[in-house]
Amino acid sequence: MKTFYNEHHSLHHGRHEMFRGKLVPCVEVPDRADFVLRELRARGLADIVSAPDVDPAAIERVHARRYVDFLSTAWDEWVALDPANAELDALPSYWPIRTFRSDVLPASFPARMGLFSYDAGSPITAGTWTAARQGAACAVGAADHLLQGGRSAFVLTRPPGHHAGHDFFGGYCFVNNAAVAAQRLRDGGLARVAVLDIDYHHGNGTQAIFYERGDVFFASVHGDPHTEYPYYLGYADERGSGAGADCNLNLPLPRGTGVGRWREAMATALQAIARFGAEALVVSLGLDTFADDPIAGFTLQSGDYLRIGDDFGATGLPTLFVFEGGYAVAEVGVNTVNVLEAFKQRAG
Ligand code: OKP
Ligand code: ZN
Repeated sequence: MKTFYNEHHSLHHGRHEMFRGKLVPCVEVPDRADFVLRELRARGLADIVSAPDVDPAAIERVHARRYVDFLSTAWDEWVALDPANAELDALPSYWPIRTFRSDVLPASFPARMGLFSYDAGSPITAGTWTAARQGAACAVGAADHLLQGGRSAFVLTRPPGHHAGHDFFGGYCFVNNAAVAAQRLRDGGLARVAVLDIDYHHGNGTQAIFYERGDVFFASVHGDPHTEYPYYLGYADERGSGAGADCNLNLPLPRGTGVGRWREAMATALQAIARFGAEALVVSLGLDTFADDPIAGFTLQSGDYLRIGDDFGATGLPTLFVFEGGYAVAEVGVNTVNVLEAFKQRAG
């Protein structure tokens, strides 16, 4: 399986996120991707390709132009506020919640930070835009590989993407790599594409991007948003609307869920995707379902990821894996490569 590796990922290196009234060290760190790359190499599975730079139009197929413009200049504007900001991460402090306007683009940079975000845990750093843009380049490269007849591909990038919406960042995500890939597959001629998100946290950004569309099915297995981030989306009654009615499937599970019940939910999602008639599958591959993950609550073990990879291989669908969460840094490489190796053994 080809790995489209974002060699610029560590240009995004946040120092702090806001958590319970304090700035705490970031959970989403460059080491995460480095451990995955190391494990691919150790197991002889490192067929690494780097993608050419991305046509901004491919990103703007799923993100608003004014949001992309904001991301591309955000760091410079942050430093322009005060040269001392160069030593700090940019975090938002104000948000236009209900009754405020979101059509006006304020001149104030801190005001625009809030307009284009939904939490205070996703710092923008000097290299965030370069890293995120290169991640999208990898997503496009991987999609093009499938369009040329490739059976599978892996996008190894960070920051992750599935919380990023049409015009907002949050949940450590800035550009929605899975959505960019799914849209690229559509634009390349596939009539129906599915995204299955198995990160512990609901992929609110991906869901929202495709919610009213009948050509991209979104399914997600995740921690129940009543108690788990991102809280405000990911409930079972969200089934799509308009042309997208019945093209959205959320399977929330309680904190503490183990592999048995988890795999039943994944089987339900795969059945729905087969019924939909998807011609290709994009997997938002989060590994924070792992028992020892520091910010999540399921109890999957390393060996379980082999069975999950096998389940994906059994679908027979061209499959594009996109790296999302997974914060047990020492184990994230083994867990990721277990999925990919078992997939390959089943699917060839
Ligand atoms: C991103 B992805 C931890 C608080 C949790 C946000 C979680 C984002 C998860 N200090 N804050 O889905 O893995
Ligand atoms: Zn997650």
